[in-house]
Parts: sequence; structure tokens; C-alpha cells
Amino acid sequence: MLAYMLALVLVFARTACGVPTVRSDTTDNAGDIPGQPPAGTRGDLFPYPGQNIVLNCGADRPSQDEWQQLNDKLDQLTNAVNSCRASDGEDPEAPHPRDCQDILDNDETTPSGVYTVYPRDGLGGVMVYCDNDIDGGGWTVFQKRQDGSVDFYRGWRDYQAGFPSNLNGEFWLGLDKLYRLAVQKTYQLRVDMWDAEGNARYAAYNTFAISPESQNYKLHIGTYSGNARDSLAYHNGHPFSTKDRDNDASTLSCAQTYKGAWWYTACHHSNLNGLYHLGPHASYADGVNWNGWKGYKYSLKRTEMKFKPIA
Ligand SMILES: [Ca+2]
Repeated sequence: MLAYMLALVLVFARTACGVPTVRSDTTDNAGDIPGQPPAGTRGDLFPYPGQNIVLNCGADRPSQDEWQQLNDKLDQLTNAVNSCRASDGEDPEAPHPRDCQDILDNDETTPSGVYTVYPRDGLGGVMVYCDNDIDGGGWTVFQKRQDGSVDFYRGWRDYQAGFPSNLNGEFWLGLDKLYRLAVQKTYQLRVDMWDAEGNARYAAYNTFAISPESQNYKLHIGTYSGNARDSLAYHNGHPFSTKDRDNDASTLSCAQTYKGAWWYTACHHSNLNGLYHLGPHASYADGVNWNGWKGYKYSLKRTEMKFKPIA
């Protein structure tokens, strides 16, 4: 396809300009005849790597329409190249859904539940929980607390690999999988929260990304909206920390002090992987806390963290 497009453009260039000549603007042209291709490239429309194509149309200049047509062809060629790059390494026969939004796009009646998605990296499918009930659906969920049945006070390796043994219950999908999924498109983040009385609030961020392992999965979030107040922006740009891996900006280990694992700065406004105290607690800030809504002495009953592509 690429060769065909290039041939098309070059054939058109010949038509528009008569016989174009080619010269290098990156190599030493000493000894070349002015207006002629440099030695070694004479008559060759395909320059060496590193050379740019320069068409010398002489006095036989193309009309405005002909230039426009040539520009259109170049646009088509650029689009074809970009399309090739976007699908680089993808098997067209491979399963399509990259995330929960793709699954919902294939069938808008898809209910919430557990599905397999296939990240663009080709490293294999990932089972995820898709939330198709809230805010238009298509949300890929990567954290859920709801009953305290799963221990979340764990070390780095567990948070990296995840503990998604029950995607219909409580789970942490894992930082590796989260990175593989969230690097695919431009995503937004939504955090849903419920207190012990069943009241619901949410915090949304208009962009969401995670850095790779080499940067300890730094959090990147955009502008806040919602009704839970913002308690996450403080951690924006900070790496993930666990009780055995202190990447925070405090002299303390935030993860040890507050019994969680999070993108702690120094230390927290939120701690959704904290201890499951369920409701009011006497201890300070070591629960499933979202300070902006319930403060540091109230542990939420249920939380869900999820992302989907920007519409
Ligand atoms: Ca520290």
C-alpha cells in the first residue's frame, strides 16, 4: 500500500512538474551542476536515507489546481503511513476489544461483568470487570472494595501483579496490567464511593495515565469534577508506594504509617487501599479514606476505580 501510494505521488509529480530532478540538502553538493541532481543520484527518484526529496520544476511550473492535487495525494500518503504505524504489530485476525469500551461498542446491550480484553502490546489477554451501568458504561475497573473479604495491606509484588482472583468481588487488577491497558488510548478516570449508609459520591478526572514500571507507575490525572471533592490531585505525578517499597516524598513510609498502598506524596488525602474498618474508626487515616468527603476517620464501605477512553 505504502509503495503504491508513493508511486502514485511520484508519478503525479512527474506529470505536474515535467521531469523532476532530485538533489540532497543534507550532503555535500560540491561539484554538482546547479539545477541538476548531485552525482550518484542523477535520474534516481528515490534518495538515499537521510536525504530529502527536492523537486526542481524549472520554468514549467504546475498550476494551482495541480499543486492542490499533489498536496491531496501527499495527505493520503501521510494518512496511509500513520495508519500503518498505528496498526504496527497488530494481527488483524486477533480478538479486537482493547478495553471495556470496545466491548460495549460492539454490543451496546452488554451487561456489566467479567470479560477478557486484549491490550495492543500483544502480550496476551487480561480478564477485567466492566462497569456498563454508571455514566454511560464502558468503564474498565481496576480497584474494588466492598466487603473487606480481601487483604489489601500487601507488598510491592502483589500490587504489581495484582490480586484479581475474584473480579466479581474485591480486587486490585495490578499495576502491570493497569499500565498495559491505560497506555493504549487517552483515558479518563472515575472513582465511585459509597459510605456505610449507602450514600454515593464520585470523583472524576478528565485524563488518566500511568507511567511504566521504570518510573514506579506514577499517576497522571487531569481536571477534577464530581461531588466527592478532590482528594487525589495531591498525588498527581507521584510514584506508587507499598509497605515494602517507599517511593513517597515523606521521611516516613506513608504506606506503613497509613496501612495502605497508593501514589503517596507526603502522605495522603486518599487511601482507598487502606484497612477495611467500615464506617467511623478511632485510628487516624489508616482506613479506606477519601478525605474530601468523609475525612480521615471514616472508612468507606465500597469503592471502585475505573477508566474509559475520552469520548
Ligand atoms: Ca518515605
